[in-house]
Amino acid sequence: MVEVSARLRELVAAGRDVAVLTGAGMSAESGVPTFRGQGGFWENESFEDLATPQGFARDPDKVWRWYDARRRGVAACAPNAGHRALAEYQMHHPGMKVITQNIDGLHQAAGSRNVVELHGALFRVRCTRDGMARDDRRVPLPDIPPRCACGALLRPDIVWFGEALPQAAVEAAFGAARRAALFLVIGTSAVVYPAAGLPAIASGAGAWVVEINPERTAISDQADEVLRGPAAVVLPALLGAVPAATR
Ligand code: BV8
Repeated sequence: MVEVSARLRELVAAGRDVAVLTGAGMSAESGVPTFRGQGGFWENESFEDLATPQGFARDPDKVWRWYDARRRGVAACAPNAGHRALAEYQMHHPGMKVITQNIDGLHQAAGSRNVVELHGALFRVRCTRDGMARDDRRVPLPDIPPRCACGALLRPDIVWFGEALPQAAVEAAFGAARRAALFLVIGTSAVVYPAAGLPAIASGAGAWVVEINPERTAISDQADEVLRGPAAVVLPALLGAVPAATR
């Protein structure tokens, strides 16, 4: 059973101004690899080669082979009980905001609405000539690197290191953090900015900040409360605590 403070229980039951920030750990129990830690992507790959515009310019074929493999991997994954708990809670509290660094689309697949994708989407591509983005769920990709009908290279519609985040997503995320009464930080090592700055913004605006993660992270000491456990176990226990009356 997850031990939570009376304050956290009250805030969950009230359901007003709740926002969550999720990272790769949110999808770990769906079988999607994380970036850092045991078996993480950055253990064997260099992010400079694979997740920067320079790496893409140097070798688009190598970058697309990595993303095509991730697309194939994610296409075989399903949302876990943590994704579902967030989606069900949002059904009862429509103002709840889901902000994610993840690009796997599993929050949306679980039914979460208006998800703020800070780092883009794995199944969306963008023409490198005119910047037009479109959904592309082809698994596997027929050609690597894939090209637009205009002949230009397509790139993943994803935010790489050194690239600005989508302005609308940043505004939505920072606005939600400033308004939050309860801010859950789930499954992120909190080392990548500007996303990792959100918990401090929420805390500065008076939110009760709760970390849900089996490990300590860069923001553990900033959190008001830490629930040391996996998202797929902690979230159903925490959010399922919503009194039957609001179901
Ligand atoms: C920007 C691509 C400015 C998408 C990603 C020098 C040069 C350039 C920039 C910088 C620089 N120094 C610093 C920066 C800023 C840089 C940055 O923060 N670097 C860090 C590494 C120091 N940030 C940027 O470059 C950003 N852009 O600043 O632009 C700018 C402004 C205007 C104009 C131009 C430029 C862009 C950041 C986005 C980069 N893209 N990925 C993709 O391929 O996925 S980042 C990558 O890391 C992913 O997006 C991922 O989401 C993100 C964070 O990782 P996490 O999600 O936290 O995952 P991680 O594996 O680290 O941790 C998993 C956690 O889960 C762990 O804590 C684990 O314990 C936990 N866990 C495990 N199992 C479970 C669990 N938790 C719960 N339940 C479980 N079962």
